[in-house]
Amino acid sequence: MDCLFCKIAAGTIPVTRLYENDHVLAFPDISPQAPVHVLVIPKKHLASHAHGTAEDAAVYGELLAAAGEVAKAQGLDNGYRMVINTGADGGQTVGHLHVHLLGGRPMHWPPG
Ligand code: IU
Repeated sequence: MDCLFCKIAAGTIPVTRLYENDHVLAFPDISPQAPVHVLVIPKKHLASHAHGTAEDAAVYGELLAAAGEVAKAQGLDNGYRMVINTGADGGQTVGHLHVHLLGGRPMHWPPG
């Protein structure tokens, strides 16, 4: 297993587990870009959002639902942003699908 986020999901690399069920895990981003910056990952290895198939639709739903639960738990009542960087042009740097949950400050548009 040569995937950082698979190791985190398996518990080999310790993180603060903010939300977890059989399918997904949420933990704080190591380099936060906002007062709240949480990553939500599937436990199943998917290299990116582009690597899922129709069979993964339920996992995709789990990711969004988990992000919503974390947003509530973190008190992001004024709103938040979710981002899924995908591939080189999308700015993805870690090759395991992850949803960024960002909040605690106003966000801007367009993103960089
Ligand atoms: P990206 O969308 O692939 O660029 O996001 C990867 C994120 O993973 C990025 O925000 C990193 O700060 C974060 N991260 C982490 O939380 N822990 C790590 O050990 C590593 C990256 I490497």
